[in-house]
Amino acid sequence: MEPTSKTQSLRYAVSGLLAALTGMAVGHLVAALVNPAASPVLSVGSTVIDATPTPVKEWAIQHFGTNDKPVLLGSVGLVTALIAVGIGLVARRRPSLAGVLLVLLAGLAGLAAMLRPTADPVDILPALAAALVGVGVLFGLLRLLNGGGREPGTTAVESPLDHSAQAPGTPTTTGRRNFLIGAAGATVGAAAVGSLGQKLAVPPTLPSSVTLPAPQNTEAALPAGLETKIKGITPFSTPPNDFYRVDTALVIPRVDVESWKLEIAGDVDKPYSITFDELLKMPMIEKRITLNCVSNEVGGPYISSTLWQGVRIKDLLERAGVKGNVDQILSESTDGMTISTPIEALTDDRDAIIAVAMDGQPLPARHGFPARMVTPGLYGYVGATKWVTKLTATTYAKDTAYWTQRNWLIDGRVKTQARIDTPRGLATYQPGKIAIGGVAWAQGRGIKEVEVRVDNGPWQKATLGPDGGTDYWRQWFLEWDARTGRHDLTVRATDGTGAVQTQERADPFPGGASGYHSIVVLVS
Ligand SMILES: Nc1nc2c(c(=O)[nH]1)N[C@H]1C(S)=C(S)[C@@H](COP(=O)(O)O)O[C@H]1N2
Ligand SMILES: [Mo]
Repeated sequence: MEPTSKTQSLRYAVSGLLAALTGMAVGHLVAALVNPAASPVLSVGSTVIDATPTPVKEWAIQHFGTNDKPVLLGSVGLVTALIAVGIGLVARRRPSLAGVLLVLLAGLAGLAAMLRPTADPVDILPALAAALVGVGVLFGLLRLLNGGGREPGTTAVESPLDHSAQAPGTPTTTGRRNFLIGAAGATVGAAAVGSLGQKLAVPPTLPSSVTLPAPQNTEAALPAGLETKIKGITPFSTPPNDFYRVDTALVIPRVDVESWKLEIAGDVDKPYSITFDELLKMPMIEKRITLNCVSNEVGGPYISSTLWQGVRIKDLLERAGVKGNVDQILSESTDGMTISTPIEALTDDRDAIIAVAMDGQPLPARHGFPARMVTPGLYGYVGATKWVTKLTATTYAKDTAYWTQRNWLIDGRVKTQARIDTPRGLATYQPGKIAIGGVAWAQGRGIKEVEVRVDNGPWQKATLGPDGGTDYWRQWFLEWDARTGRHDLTVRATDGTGAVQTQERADPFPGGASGYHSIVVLVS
């Protein structure tokens, strides 16, 4: 029985797909050994992240939340798969052209890897390996498709390169079986190699090897939060595992503490760098700070609070002697991120720190191990550089950072906000006593008052939870006698200076969301 043209096309498509897949898998494994971020899929993904216009990025964060990365990688994979299928179809008539296209595809990934801000010459290796293996698998499968290997004695049409203009041969049953075996082998091989790469690329548990020195001060023990009596309210202190995570890194950077250095450079009298051991010997402070992301919508989840420990940035800068013209510190990280922080925020008495610990433990890798910045009162994108390695004293006129290049505001001061955690919006409750509760924050100013409004009623003063300091959020609650019906619940906060948060709605871009958080609940 002759294969229809359709099933034959399908086999070519599968060959292209498998060639690309095996190439990517081998590239992923090679990357795990040289630099995980240089993996073909990941370097293309990172390039897409950096090239994505801000509105699209905002849309993705709002719709996919922390799943934005899997969604992005999935899309990159899907587009690559479609191209690979196309290449496979081209191979039916023009095998050598298909080979060239496959090399070009791997070349794109190589280019992406080489153009990353932290690129190293070895970062080309994964793409090279992907090209070699991809082309090898493609021609191997084409050979099986054309019945190659069936008659070892014949040499006339051994290479698919030699009969590029020829219509494809009609495979015999053995030929078809050989192709199926080859295709299955490539699939299994790609899966095995890819998952091995994935396993090897997981960051080692380095943080456990660090012993923390005692801080100079000790913050008073945190009093029990309202979560002990109000179900559904956000805990007063966020467990590190629940701490929100926002960054552009597709692989969590693995930083070796032994070779890590923090460099202080730029417009300073005495530039210097210190090792992690030296940093740990400097005077340390501990401080409770709430960190939030500028991309957080009103009522959104990208905010967390913990006890941080670290070295005052003021002390580090004083040792270098910052010159008078400097208006910003440009920080850099191992993953090539750049962040601009206004110089006042790092030198005034708010105690911005290079943190080495959160919640009494060395920083987890995903939160910046071994060291990161934390600047009270500013959104993370202007003061919380993770995996930090360099502070450059400079000016906004001379240097621009990653988010500034994308038009986010230079001065990312946190806006006063309140959020209702319980009851849940759009959920249905029984009539009777219900606690309305949540958190409010105004880092740098503190929270003086929180008020709640039910429907169009009067603003009612909520009871505040314990005080964790002006740079820390405040829990609050209000008992409500819920009657049958549909109700609007709205909250607003007043900061320590007596200013009520603005009611004016603003999107996260370019300087943080504002407006009152409001939810609808059904009581029946
Ligand atoms: N190296 C690096 N640091 C970074 C970022 C990043 O993408 N890369 N994102 C910043 C942003 S936008 C925020 S909100 C905080 C989030 O810190 P977290 O993930 O520890 O909560 O990290 C900041 N530091
Ligand atoms: Mo952020």
